[in-house]
Amino acid sequence: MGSAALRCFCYGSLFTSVTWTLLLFIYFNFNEESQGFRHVPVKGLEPYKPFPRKISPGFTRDSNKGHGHRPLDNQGEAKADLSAELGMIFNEQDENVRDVGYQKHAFNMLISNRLGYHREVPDTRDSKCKKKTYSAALPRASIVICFYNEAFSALLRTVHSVLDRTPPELLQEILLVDDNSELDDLKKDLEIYIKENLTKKVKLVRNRHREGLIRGRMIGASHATGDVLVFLDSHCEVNEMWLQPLLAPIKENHKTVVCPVIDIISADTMIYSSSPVVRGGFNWGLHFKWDPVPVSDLGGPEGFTAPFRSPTMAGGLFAMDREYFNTLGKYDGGMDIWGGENLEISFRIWMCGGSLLIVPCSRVGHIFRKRRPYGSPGGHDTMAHNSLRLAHVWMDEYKEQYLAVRPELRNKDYGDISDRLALRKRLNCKSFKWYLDNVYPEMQVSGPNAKAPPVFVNKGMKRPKILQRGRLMNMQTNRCLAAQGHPSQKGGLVVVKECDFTDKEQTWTYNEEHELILSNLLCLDMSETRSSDPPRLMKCHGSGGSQQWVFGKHNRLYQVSVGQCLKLLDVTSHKGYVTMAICDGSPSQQWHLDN
Ligand code: UD2
Ligand code: MN
Repeated sequence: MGSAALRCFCYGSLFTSVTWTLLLFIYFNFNEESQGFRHVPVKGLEPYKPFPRKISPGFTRDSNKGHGHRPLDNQGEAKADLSAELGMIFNEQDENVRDVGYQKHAFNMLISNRLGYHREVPDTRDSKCKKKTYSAALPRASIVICFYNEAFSALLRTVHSVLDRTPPELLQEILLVDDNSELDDLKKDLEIYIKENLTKKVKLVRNRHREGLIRGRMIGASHATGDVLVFLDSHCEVNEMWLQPLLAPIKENHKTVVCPVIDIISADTMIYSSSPVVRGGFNWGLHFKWDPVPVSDLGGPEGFTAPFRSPTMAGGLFAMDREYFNTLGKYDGGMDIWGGENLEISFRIWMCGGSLLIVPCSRVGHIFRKRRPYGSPGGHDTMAHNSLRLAHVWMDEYKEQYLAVRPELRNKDYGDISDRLALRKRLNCKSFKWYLDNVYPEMQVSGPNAKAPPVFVNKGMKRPKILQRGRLMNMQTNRCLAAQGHPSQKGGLVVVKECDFTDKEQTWTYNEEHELILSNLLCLDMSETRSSDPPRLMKCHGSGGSQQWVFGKHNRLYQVSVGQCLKLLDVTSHKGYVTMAICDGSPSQQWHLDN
């Protein structure tokens, strides 16, 4: 029973996270206006813009000695390489930081640590946004950041980005809510860091039990004293002038709730890149999704820079008048750990007299991960529990749409919802039908059985430009890298074989995305694995990271997300196995792509 529930939760988590990533990814690839992955500056070939040398912490080959999380001193022989190869592994300790980081946080903690707590990020705002001015008399914000087992460096970068890019007169406080984390450095070390390095405006609240992000945020909000609450995830970086555009519409109407555009920080490379302007929707499985913004909502003299209506919010990043948060019923305290609260508050805002807007001139980066690295106590599927609650409180007869997608949940217990039903009555909220008709009319065309119309118009997918094509030769043996089995076999290994210049199956293509594609079929890939695992052939995903390879000095072939170089394992063995290893310029690590 328990293990089935755990499995269910894990699959659920995986599904949601993957859906998130996929949706964003699809949008980038199919939207002409997107400035997404295909435009992200890539390490290696060109100067690495997002991390200007002057603010990048330097590191030495003993980079992680002492406190693994502190920004490193600005010294060291590897400095010249830093901007190009920030993820490079120099020793076992680096390898450990990277592997443990992926396991505990599902992102590259080695790069996160090396970035330190301050960095510049590209200003992703539209040029019209940069010309806008805001009244000096704006409400003051309390920033609430709830975290559970967050990487120290990611948490501190979130906090410092707020301190660095927020006018002090608008910042009432930053409330860090520790949701009973287990990681050692989030205990005493964090307290010491706050005490010694941060302003008194940064306050730490500790939950004595794991509450989950929903009750965690309510606890944070109960300590807040500012006019407006701003919620952020614990792995964000706010951009230039992020707060003023959020506060202005709230000042105008305290029932307006606003979200910034969520830019993308790559989990593999920590590269910050711009997101397309999209709005929030959902499907009948009660999963959040991104939708294009109807053109009618983007008109007006301000064009693409004016706040526009969004049927739902993604959940993590939004600002709301504090009094209004309280009178509107905070969150549903019966919801656990993760999931569903974003749709619940979105429906509640619209149905009970407020409005939810996305503000294109406010940009905040968020690390998007491929999976959620934590579970829930007891392994419960909290997304299902929370969704059932919200369906029964807010969706009237439309809850049947959800139950049609998830019939196994029909008789599942979801706890007591009488308080929430009373709240709905007290606030005199409108029906879910009203919400669908007036806020999300697009939803009605796609019932559970109807085929959803394609949301994104494919205006011709841009294929990355090919830079080079040829055989990938190991220079020590003059033998060539090829598939161990057939090059179309997903998950297959690559090995070094005798070169055959007539064999198309030994042809590699190297493109501007820094992908290495064998025989025009699959990409050389180091998915979120331990850095000592060998690379495999996988479907090309186009989002960099695990499929990004850079030819560097000494003919090395460097893998960006692993921070290591491709190496022929045993020169004398005819098996020709390859592996990833610390880059040392040795002959077994030298590769040449010839035409
Ligand atoms: C998205 C939202 C997230 C939340 C979630 C649905 C964004 C960018 N993120 O998922 O904020 O709305 O959808 O519930 O819109 N945390 C705790 N205690 C826990 C679990 C998590 O404090 O038991 C913290 C966690 O450290 C993080 C935040 O809650 O700061 C959100 O968790 P997440 O980053 O795993 O959620 P995400 O971004 O996948
Ligand atoms: Mn998050």
